[in-house]
Amino acid sequence: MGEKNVSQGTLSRRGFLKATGAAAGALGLAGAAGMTTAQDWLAPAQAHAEGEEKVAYLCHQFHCLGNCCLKCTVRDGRLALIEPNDAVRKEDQRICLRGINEIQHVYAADRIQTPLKRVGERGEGKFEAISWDEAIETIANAIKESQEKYGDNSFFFRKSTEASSAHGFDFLSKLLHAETGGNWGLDRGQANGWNPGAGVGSWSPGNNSLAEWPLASTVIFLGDNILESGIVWSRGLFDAKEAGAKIITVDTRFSPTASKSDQWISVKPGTDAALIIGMIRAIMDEGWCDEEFIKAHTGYPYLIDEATGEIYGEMRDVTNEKTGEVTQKKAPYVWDAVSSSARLYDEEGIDPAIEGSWKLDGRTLTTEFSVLKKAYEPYTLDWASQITSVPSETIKGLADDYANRGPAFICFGLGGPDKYANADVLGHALVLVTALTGNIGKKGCGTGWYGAGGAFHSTTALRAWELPDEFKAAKSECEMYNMPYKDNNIHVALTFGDAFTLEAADANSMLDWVKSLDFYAICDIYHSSAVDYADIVLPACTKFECDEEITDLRNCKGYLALGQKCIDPLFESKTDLEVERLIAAQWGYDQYLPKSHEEYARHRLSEAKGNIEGFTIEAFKANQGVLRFLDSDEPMRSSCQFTTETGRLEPYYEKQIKFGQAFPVYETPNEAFEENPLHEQYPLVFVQGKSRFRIHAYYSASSWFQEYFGPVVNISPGDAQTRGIETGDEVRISNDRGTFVCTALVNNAIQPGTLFMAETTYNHYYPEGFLQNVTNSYRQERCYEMTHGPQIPYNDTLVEIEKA
Ligand SMILES: Nc1nc2c(c(=O)[nH]1)N[C@H]1C(S)=C(S)[C@@H](COP(=O)(O)OP(=O)(O)OC[C@H]3O[C@@H](n4cnc5c(=O)[nH]c(N)nc54)[C@H](O)[C@@H]3O)O[C@H]1N2
Ligand SMILES: Nc1nc2c(c(=O)[nH]1)N[C@H]1C(S)=C(S)[C@@H](COP(=O)(O)OP(=O)(O)OC[C@H]3O[C@@H](n4cnc5c(=O)[nH]c(N)nc54)[C@H](O)[C@@H]3O)O[C@H]1N2
Ligand SMILES: [Mo]
Repeated sequence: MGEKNVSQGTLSRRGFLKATGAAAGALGLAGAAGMTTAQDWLAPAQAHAEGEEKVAYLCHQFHCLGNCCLKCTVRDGRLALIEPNDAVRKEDQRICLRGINEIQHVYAADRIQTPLKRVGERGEGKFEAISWDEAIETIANAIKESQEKYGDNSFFFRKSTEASSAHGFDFLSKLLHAETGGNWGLDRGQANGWNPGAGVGSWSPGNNSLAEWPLASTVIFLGDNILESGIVWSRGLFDAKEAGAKIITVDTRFSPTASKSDQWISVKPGTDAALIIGMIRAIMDEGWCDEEFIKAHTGYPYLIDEATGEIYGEMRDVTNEKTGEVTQKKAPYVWDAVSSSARLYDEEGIDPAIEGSWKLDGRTLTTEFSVLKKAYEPYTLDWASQITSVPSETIKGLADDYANRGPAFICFGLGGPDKYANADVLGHALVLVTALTGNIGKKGCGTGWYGAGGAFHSTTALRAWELPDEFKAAKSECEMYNMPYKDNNIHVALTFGDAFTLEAADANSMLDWVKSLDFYAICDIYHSSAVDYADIVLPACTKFECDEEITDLRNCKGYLALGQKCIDPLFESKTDLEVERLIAAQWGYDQYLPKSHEEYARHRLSEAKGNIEGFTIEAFKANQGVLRFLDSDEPMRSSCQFTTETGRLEPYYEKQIKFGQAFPVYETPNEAFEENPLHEQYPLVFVQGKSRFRIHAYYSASSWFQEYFGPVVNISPGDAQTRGIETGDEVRISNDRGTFVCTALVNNAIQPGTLFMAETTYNHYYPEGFLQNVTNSYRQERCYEMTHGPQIPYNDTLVEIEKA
C-alpha cells in the first residue's frame, strides 16, 4: 500500500465508476485502473479522520466451511476494518487471515467489472465491455434457441458451491428445466464405501461430535489436515490434546496437522485401505475385538451360505412408517449358541456365535466373521507394511491404540485418501475396523468426517421458496465430470462460478468440450480460468456488497446469521439473485422469484419453529445479525442404532459380491502406484490438498497471498537433487494429459516419490498452463452403483517434473 497512490477520501461510487470507465471499456477487468485496486485505494486512517462510518455484520465464506460471523467497519463507503462479530460467545468469535485480507481482496485487480462479450477465440480471453441488457438478452436468446432446437435439457446450469450454498438458492435450473450435471463427484469417495455398512449420511456424524474429541483417548486423523482445511474447528484438536488424548495423523507428507500430533504415520499415496486392513488383521489376530459389541450391534455373527456367499435369512415384510409402503427385506439368521440352532438375528434371549461352521438343510453355514478371517489370511501385517511402507510394528501399534486405549475417533477428511479411485474400499474397511472395536455410538468415539455441520449446530427449519409445480430441473442424464467423455445433449451452458476447471479434472479434455459448445456464459466475481472460454461474462459481487440492506441468511456454526450490506456493488457488478431475476425475466418468470433478499429472508423465517422459533428479521437486527440456535446447549447424542437394513453395522456387502468386494479387497489406485508401467515415464505421485491461504481458487486475486503463496509445488530434497531443481526454480510438471509451469519449493516434509501442491489457482497466475491440466479424471465403474457415483481421483495422478 504505497502512500503516494492514496486516493481522495470521498469519492462516491458514481464518481468512482466514472474515473475507471476507460479501463472498464477496454477489458472490464479491474487490473488496468489504478484507482480500483486496494493498494491504490486504501488510504491511511488519518486521511479519513472525519469520514463517515458505519458497522455491518455478515457471515463470511462458506466453502472453507468456516462461516465466520464478521463485523465490518465501512468508512466513506469503503470496507475499512474486518473483525469477528462480538455478539457471538467469546469462544465462537473467530476470523482468519483470509477474512482480514478481504479488505484487499474485495478491491482486487482481478475483479470482473462490467458484462463482457468475447471478441477473440475461445480460450484467448479477449473481450469487450457490453451493457447488462445486451448480455442478458444474448444469454436468454442462446438458451431459447437451443431449447427449441434440442430440447430443455440441452441447457446446462451449474452454480459453484460457494455461489449456491452460501446464498441458499438456485432458481434458474428449475425455471428453465436445465440439466444440472448429476452426481457431484466430490468428497464422497469414502462415503460410497461407508454407506452400505453404517447408513447413508452417517459418514458425517452430526451433533457436537467435535466437542467430544476431548473425551477420546485416541484421535486419528486419516489424511485429514484440519489445521488448514478446518481452521475454525482446529480448536477441537488442541482441546483433545490438552485433555490427554493421543493425536495420530496419517498423511503422505508431514502436514501442519501432523506437526501438532503426537505421532505422524507416513503412508504411501492411495494405500490407506491397506493400512486399515492391516489394523483389522492385528485386531483379529491379537483378540482385541469387542465381542459384546460385535454380538449386539454388528452383522459379524450373521450366517453366510458358504456355497453362494449370500446371507442366509428370511424375507420379511417391512412397512415404511412415513409412506405406508410395504417392501420385503432379508432378515439374517445367526447361530444361537444356547439352542444350537439358526435363529433370526433379532430374537430375544439368544447368544449369537461369532465364529463357526454348521450344516443345515443341505447348506454349509458360517458367520460373516469367519468368512472375513479366511478372506484376510493373505493380508498379513508384513503385506500391509509392504503396500503402505509403514513398518509392521507401527501398524500394530496403531491398532493397539485404536482398540485398547479407550474410546477412539477415526476422523477422515474429504480430501487426501478420498481422491483416489479406490476410496470406496477404504470407506468399507473403516466400517469393518469400527465394528470390530465398537468405537462408535458411545461418547468420545466415532468414525467419519467431523467437519462442517457435524461439528456445530445448524437448523433445517428454514422454509423453502416454492416454485409452481411445473418448474423442475431436468432429470440428469450426464454428470458434469462425464460431459467430455459421455454422449450428452448439452449445447448451451451457464455457470455461476468456474465449475468447469475447479471441479473437473483433466482440464484440457474439459475445456475442449466447453469449446465445442454452441454457447457458454459465466457469472463470476473474479477472472477465473473458465472466464477465458466464455462468450458472455457477467460480473457478480462479493458477500460484502449488495444493492439492499439485507444479503443472506445462513447457518453459521451454532448461529443463524443475517447478512447485512457493507458496501454498494462495486463497478457494475450485481448480486446473484439480481442476475437470476434478470435472466428469468426474459421468460416472464421473474414473477415467481423473491423480489429482494429481504423478501426471501422473511419468507425463509416465516414458519420459524424448532431451534429457530421466534427468530425474526427485527431480532437479528437488534442483535448484530446473529441469533444462537435454541438447542445449542443440548447434550451430545450418540446411538448404536444405524440406518442400515438391520439397524446394525453391516460389514458384509452382499450386493458387491459381483465386484469381488463383499468384504473390502485391497486394490491399487487407478494410476498412482509403482507397479503401473506408466510409473517409468512418470515416477511421481502428484498429491494435492487445501491451503490455509485459499478457499479452492478464492483469494488467488489477493496480492498479499500471491506474493508468498502463489502456484508452488513442494518436492522432496532427493527428488529435487536428481533433477537439478532448487527452491525458486520454475519447473514444468507433465504427463500425457497435459503440462504446466510453476515455482518449486524443496521441502523435507514431502515424501520421496511424491509432489504436493495446494489446489487450485486460476490459470493466469501460472507462467504456463495450470494444475488441473494433469489431474486424473478416471471414473471408477463400480461406483455408478453406489450412493454418490464415481468420485474424481485428483490425487491418483502420476507426473514427471523438470526444470522449465
Ligand atoms: N483453507 C481451506 N479449507 C478448506 C477448503 C479450502 O479450499 N481451503 N476446502 C474445504 C473442502 S471443499 C474440503 S473437501 C475439505 C478437505 O479437507 P481435507 O480432507 O483436510 O483435505 P486436503 O487438504 O485435500 O487433504 C488432506 C491431506 O491428505 C493428504 N494426503 C494426500 N494423499 C493421501 C493419501 O493417500 N493418504 C493419506 N493418509 N493422506 C493423503 C495431503 O497431504 C493433505 O495433507 O477442506 C475444506 N476446508
Ligand atoms: N486438482 C484438484 N482439484 C480439486 C480438488 C483437489 O483436491 N485437487 N478438490 C476439489 C474439491 S474437494 C472441491 S469441493 C472443489 C471446489 O470447487 P467449487 O465448488 O467450484 O469451489 P468454490 O470455491 O465453492 O467456488 C468457486 C467459484 O465460484 C466463484 N464464486 C464465489 N462466490 C461466488 C458468488 O457469490 N457468486 C458467483 N456467481 N460466483 C462466486 C469463484 O470465483 C469461483 O469461480 O474443487 C475440487 N477441485
Ligand atoms: Mo470438497
